[in-house]
Amino acid sequence: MNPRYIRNFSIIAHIDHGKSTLADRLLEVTGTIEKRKMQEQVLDSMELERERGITIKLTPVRMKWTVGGKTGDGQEYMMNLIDTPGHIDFSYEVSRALKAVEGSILLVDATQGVQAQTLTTLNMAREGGLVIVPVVSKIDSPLARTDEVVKELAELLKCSESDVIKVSGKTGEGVSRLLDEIIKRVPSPEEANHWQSELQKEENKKTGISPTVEQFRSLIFDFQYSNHIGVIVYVRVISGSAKRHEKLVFKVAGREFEAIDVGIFTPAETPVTSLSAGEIGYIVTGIKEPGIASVGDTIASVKDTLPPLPGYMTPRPVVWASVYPESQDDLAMLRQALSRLRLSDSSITYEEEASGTLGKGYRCGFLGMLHLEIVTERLRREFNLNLVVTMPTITYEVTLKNGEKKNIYSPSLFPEENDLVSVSEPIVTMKIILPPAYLSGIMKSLYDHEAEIIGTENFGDNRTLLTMLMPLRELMRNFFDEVKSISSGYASISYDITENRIADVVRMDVLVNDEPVPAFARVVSRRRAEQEAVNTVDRLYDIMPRELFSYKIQSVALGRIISSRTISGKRKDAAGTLSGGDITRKMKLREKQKEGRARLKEHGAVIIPQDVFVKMMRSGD
Ligand SMILES: Nc1nc2c(ncn2[C@@H]2O[C@H](COP(=O)(O)OP(=O)(O)OP(=O)(O)O)[C@@H](O)[C@H]2O)c(=O)[nH]1
Ligand SMILES: [Mg+2]
Repeated sequence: MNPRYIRNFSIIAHIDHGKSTLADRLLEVTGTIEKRKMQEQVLDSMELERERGITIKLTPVRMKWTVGGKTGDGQEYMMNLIDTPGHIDFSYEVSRALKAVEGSILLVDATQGVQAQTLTTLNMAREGGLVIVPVVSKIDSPLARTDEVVKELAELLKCSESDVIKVSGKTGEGVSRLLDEIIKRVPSPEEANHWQSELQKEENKKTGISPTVEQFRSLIFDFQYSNHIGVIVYVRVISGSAKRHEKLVFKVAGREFEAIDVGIFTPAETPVTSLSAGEIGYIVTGIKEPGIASVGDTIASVKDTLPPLPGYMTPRPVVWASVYPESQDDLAMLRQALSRLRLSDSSITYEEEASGTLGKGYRCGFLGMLHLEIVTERLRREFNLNLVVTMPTITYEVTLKNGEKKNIYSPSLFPEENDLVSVSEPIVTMKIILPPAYLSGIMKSLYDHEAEIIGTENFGDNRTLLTMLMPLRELMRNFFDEVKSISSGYASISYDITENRIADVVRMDVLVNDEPVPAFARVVSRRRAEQEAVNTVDRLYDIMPRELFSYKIQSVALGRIISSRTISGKRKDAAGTLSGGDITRKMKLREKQKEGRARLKEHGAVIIPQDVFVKMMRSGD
C-alpha cells in the first residue's frame, strides 16, 4: 500500500478508561470483525486478561476505513491500531507500541477525568514525537461529566475544546468521526519519517539510496512463540518490503533466516503476499532456540548495509522474587517454562539459585507486583507447575569495606552491617492525583513511607496533583492499597524509577528452630527494623504448624535477636492413657518422652509448609 494512505496509531490511557472497549467499536465500524462475532474487549485474548478484565499485552490489529463513509472521496486507508495496557506494570508494552506508530489516541474516562497514568503515558507519547488525538470516553455513562473532562483535557494539552473528540465505547457514538479525525491529524509514515535519523539520511545520501527504494528494514516491537513454527516477530516496517521465503537477518543478533511467512493481524494472524514500508505485521522466522529474537532488534534484508535502528531501553526489573518448584523433579520443567514465557514476555529476567530449604529454583525480576502475579500465574496454568514464590524484594547497590560494589537483589545475600560502607536504593518519582478532601488523610501515610513532596498543584476541576520522591522500598510496602483505602479509591498513582540514593537499611533474618530461612530474609529501613522484626515473628507464629517438639521463631537484625517466640510441641502423652498403676512408672515414661522430643528437635528440622511461604508473601506488610 502507498504509505501515504497508511495511519498507524495506538490508544493510551489510565487503567480501565475504556481503551479495549473503544477498540471493539473501531473493529466493528470498520467491518474488521462482524458484529455477531464480537465479544467484549475482543483484543484481550489471553485467558488471564479476560478473567481479570484488564489488558496485559499490547495487541496490534489492521483495519480499513474510507473518510466520511460513502460521502468521502472514496480513498481507502489502512489503519493499524495497537491497543495497550493501562496498568503501570505494563508500561514497557506501551513504550514499545508507541515506537511503531505516528499518533496516539489519549483517552480519558468522562466519569473519572485525567488520572496519574494519563500524564505518564502522555509524556511517553510526547517524547516519541507522536501526534496526540485527545478523546473523552464513556460519554454515555450516567456518571459522565463530559463537559468538565473535555475542558480538563483541553487545558492539559493546551488545545481547543473543540479538538477533543467525544466517544462512547458502549454505544459507538463518535467512533466514525474519530477515525476520520485520525486520518486528518495523524501523519502518514511517509510524512512523519521519524525513523530517518540524521545519521541514516547522511548514509542514504552517500550511498545514493533514496528512502523509498531502501532495502527492507523493520523494527521488532514484540514477538510470540509457537511450538510448531518457532518465533513470530511483530514488526513495524520502516522501509522496503519483504515477502515469504525472503532472506532476512536479525541485525543485532546477527542471525540470518528465511521468512517462512509474512502476515498481518486482523486481529488473527493472516498471511499476506508482502509487508511494505509503513505497515505493521508479523514475520514467521522458524527459529526455535531462545535468545535470538529480542524486541528492539532490526530485521532487515541480508542486503541492507545500514546500522540497526535505535531499539528500546531494556526495562529495569522493579521487584525480584524467587520461584521454586514444589518438587525438585520439576526444576527442568520450570527452566523450560521460563525460557518459553520469555518468548512472549521479553521483560522477564531470571537466573538459577539454590536455597537450603527450598532446593533449586530461579531468582526472577519483574516490572511490578501485578507483573509478578501474572507471570507466576501463567507458569502455574500454562505449564502446570506447582510453585513456591518467595517474598518480593527490590535491588540495593552496596559498597563494601573492601571497595567492592555489588548489586544485591536477594536479601539473604545482603552484607552484614560490619562489612558495609554504604547502600543505595532506587527512588521513584511519583504522581498522585486526588480530590483535596483526602489530602490531610494521605499526609500521615506519605510521612510514614518517607515521601518527599516536590510539587503540589491544583489540577482541573477541584483536584490536586502531588509530585514526590519516595524510596521504591516504601512503595512496595503496601503503599498503593493504603492510598486506595484512604481516598476511597479516588486517588490515582503513577511512578517511574528515576534515581538511586543512599539508604539507611539493615538486613533482617528469620530463624526457625535456630536455622536461618533465606526465603524470609528481608532488607528493612533501620527506623522500622524493630517493628518489622516483631511483626514478622508474630505473623509466622500464627501460621507455622506445631511439631512434636517445641521450637523457636526468631528475628535477628543489627547483630541481635529482636523478637523471639516459641511454638510449643504437641503433647503426645502415652503415659496419660495408662490407667491406674503406680505413679513412678508414669513419671519414668514421661521422662523418656521428654528425652525423645529433645532428640527429635536436634535431628528433626522443622518442615515449613508451602502455604506458609505463600501466606507470608501475600500478607506483604
Ligand atoms: N458506560 C461505559 N462503560 C465503558 C465504556 N468503555 C468501557 N467501559 C467499561 O469500562 C471498563 C473498562 O473497560 P476496558 O475497555 O477494559 O478498559 P481498558 O482501558 O482497556 O482497561 P486496561 O486495558 O486494563 O487499562 C469495562 O467495565 C467497560 O465495560 C463506555 O464507553 N461506556
Ligand atoms: Mg484494555
